Amino acid sequence: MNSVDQLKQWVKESDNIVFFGGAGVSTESGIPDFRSVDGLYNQKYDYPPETILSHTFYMERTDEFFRFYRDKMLELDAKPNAAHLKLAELEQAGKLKAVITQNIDGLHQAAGSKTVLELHGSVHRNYCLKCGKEYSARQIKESVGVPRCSCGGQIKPDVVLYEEGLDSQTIQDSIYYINQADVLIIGGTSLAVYPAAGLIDYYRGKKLVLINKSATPMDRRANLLIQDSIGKVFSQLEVS
Ligand code: CNA
Repeated sequence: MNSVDQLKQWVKESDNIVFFGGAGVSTESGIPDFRSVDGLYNQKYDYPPETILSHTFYMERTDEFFRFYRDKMLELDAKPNAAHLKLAELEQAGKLKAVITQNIDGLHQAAGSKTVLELHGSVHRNYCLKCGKEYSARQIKESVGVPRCSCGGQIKPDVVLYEEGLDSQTIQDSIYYINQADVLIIGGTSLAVYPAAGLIDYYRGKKLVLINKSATPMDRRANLLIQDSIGKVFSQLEVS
């Protein structure tokens, strides 16, 4: 049996699938990841993305942070691709329990997924550091310089920057779903960013599927390794 057929069979047999993904899930929607050849690491900036997207940089060079953020992280016209849509269908059919994502683009929700655990927050939530008033991603995209609230406070995206901690409830929920999953599908992530990558240690089953275009440090742990495009693989899955 080839590996996609094996995946199809596991998906068919299970009603307790959990998906854990990263930026590679959205590249087929036109959003660049960090580590692919055309990812943000390989585009020329004065600083690497992890430096610009850090808490220190946000505090000290806020103007430059927002220039990069608006230009590279706010791809507001992107649409869900075959992987997002199939995951939503699997949830709707009662087969998939949760999507756990490192992405901040909101495309799983746009595809119709309901239980989405956003480990690194979302560009769609922004709030004033002074009064807490909320702002949309579109308002941030259309702002100039450092976006300011009507009260004069500075607005911060609800995105977990490097050096910042992850939300503990989101971590706990992710651990719960991974721990009790029958099939864990990991896709489109280099598994290089911690603590998110460490979550897979909580999986206890024997159906760990890893779908990624390039090699990852966790390849050896996969029961099924598929080195291919995630949209292509997911479009072959049947929901029944
Ligand atoms: P990463 O480190 O950039 O790794 C992405 C991985 O996906 C790479 O190993 C690629 O080979 C692989 N890949 C790319 N396209 C595909 C595809 N179509 N099919 C299969 N595999 C593919 O990204 P991670 O998510 O692992 O890194 C974590 C960071 C990146 C998180 O904190 C994210 O918030 C951050 N990020 C998010 C977005 C987004 O929200 N869409 C975009 C860019 C970066």
